[in-house]
Amino acid sequence: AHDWGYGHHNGPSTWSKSFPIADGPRQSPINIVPDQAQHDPSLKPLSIKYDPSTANGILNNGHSVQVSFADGDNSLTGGPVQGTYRLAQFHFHWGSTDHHGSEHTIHGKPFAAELHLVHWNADKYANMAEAAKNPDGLAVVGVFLQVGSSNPQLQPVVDAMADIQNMGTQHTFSNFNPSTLLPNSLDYWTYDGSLTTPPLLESVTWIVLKEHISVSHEQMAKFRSLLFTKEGQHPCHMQNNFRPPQPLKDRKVRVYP
Ligand code: BO1
Ligand code: ZN
Repeated sequence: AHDWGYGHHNGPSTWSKSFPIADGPRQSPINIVPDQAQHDPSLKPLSIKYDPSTANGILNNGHSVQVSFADGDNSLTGGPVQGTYRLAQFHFHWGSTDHHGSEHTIHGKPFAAELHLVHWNADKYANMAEAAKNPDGLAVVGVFLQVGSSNPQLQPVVDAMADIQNMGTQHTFSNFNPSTLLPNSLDYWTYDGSLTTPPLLESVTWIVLKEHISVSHEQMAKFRSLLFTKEGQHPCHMQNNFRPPQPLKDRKVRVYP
């Protein structure tokens, strides 16, 4: 089959052929223009509480590196959302050099990578797949990674990459608290958007943190050592696995505080 990816023949500019919602009204990512974001007094501080014992594996899914979580006490509340959203997984998008790789951009400026913590609305829906079909189904927290000093909190993820080089490989990954990856401040921009990969469903309340975290050049090199390809295939390094910014259309970006 002709599966989607990030190459010339299956990359973001081709996704609309199989996923027409790619040209829909609330696609992600976007370029965020801070001066144009609206302060909204109804926005609340973001509250996040994760249980490290629910981390249950790390996977090379052929598009990214993903750490998954069992159902448990992993909650996102407050911010722009109503009710409780539960963490399902986190993953990253990155570039081939330190100068690009994030999906969202700020004032047109990309970062080296972007962390996505993916949550689903456990008050209203039975599981992630059901939630992803609904406009209030998902809440994804985006965190920018900027190349500078080494990030010790990220090192368990980076070290696990040695065990999941090929597409479709996974490894145990336990007792990890993803809140250690968050910056000091949880101040954010928020807007209504979509999954940034097929099926590009328009079900995501995006919460993009203003403060970035650091990553060293050496840590980024290990992300780029992962492979898009399966064992035995001609190796193709996993890099530039980001979708570029999409039209804002009839949307507003709000800012907290
Ligand atoms: S992202 O955070 O917007 N980059 C993003 C993109 C795709 C998914 C999650 C977050 N993917 C998928 C999951 C599936 C799930 C599906 C819903 O969303 O990998 O397992 O069922 O259709
Ligand atoms: Zn993502």
